[in-house]
Amino acid sequence: MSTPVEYRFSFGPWNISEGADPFGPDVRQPFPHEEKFGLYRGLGFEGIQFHDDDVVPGLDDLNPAQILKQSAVVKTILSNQGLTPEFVAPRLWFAPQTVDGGYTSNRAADRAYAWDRTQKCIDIARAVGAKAIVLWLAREGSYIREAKDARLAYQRLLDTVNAILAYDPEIELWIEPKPNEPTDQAYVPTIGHAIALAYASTDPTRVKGLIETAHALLAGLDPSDEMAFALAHDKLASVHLNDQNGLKFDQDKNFGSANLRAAFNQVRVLEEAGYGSRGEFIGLDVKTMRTQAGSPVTAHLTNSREIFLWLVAKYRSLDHAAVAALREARDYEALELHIIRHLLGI
Ligand code: GLO
Ligand code: MG
Repeated sequence: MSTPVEYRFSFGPWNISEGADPFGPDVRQPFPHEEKFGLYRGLGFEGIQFHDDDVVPGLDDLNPAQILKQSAVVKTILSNQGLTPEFVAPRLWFAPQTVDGGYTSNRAADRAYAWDRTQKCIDIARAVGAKAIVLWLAREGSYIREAKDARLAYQRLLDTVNAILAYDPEIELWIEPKPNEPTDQAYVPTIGHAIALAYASTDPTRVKGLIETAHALLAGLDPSDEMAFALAHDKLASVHLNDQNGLKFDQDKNFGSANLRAAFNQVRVLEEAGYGSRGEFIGLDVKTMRTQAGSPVTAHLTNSREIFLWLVAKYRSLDHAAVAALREARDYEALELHIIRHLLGI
């Protein structure tokens, strides 16, 4: 047996949120961004995930020198706090130029904006010392199928992947698939789509995936199988663990809170593959409940981390020989009961 992985955890500042939902006013005051950096270590997290404008607010209006200056300020804060920047993601879903997507927009000017913003994001990633950018392709899709030439859109996405690889000889590109929201249908809905893009690219070794539990569930797929697929291709660069109660809006519930057994299976698949042994983070993408009082609200992050670690302990204390024997005997009824008993601690 290899040495058990000691997990490292990460999250993005957007997970400490302002208490907004579309059906009422904000229920919490915004928590100052810079003060979030000081919370991480105390909560048990050492990795920080960024949007480009989390590092450099208002970057659309700044020149390259200003962008590098602000990135250097953040880099110093990170090193003072003992934090590792895991990735930087271009926020391509807020600006007016991205209402119809960035890379796949029908307008050339919007596509140019998206590419300009992506280059800035890569520059920021380099400047803060992150080895990867993440593409969550929020609006790369369509609201109605006739709106876009989907085949052309797929070519444009591949061209973008290749342009990123050419722009920077070292940066990694991790694609975070999601099937819908904010679009009706997204062009990269599953990890299979992301990995196909990786293999079709000019440097497959630098194109990987980030799998979010809720996104897989929204695609009607099992998150642990999605993770296993990426792991089988050695392309699972990061995860966004959370949970989702059925097919509805992207809920970002606490890990394991809706389906404990599915959460256990994600942990099992990660453990079996030795995920984390090369420094990969356990990323959490969770939101607190609207009803939660206090400021800042962080219990959803520490609770999700704790649930993950409890499930790791559950996996490690499983009778692996018994599981192997039941698999061999193909007695899946007995195997299921064995797993449920173990999870219930009976
Ligand atoms: C939304 C996504 C989003 C991304 C983040 C990093 O559904 O999960 O939170 O993870 O923007 O790219
Ligand atoms: Mg996510």
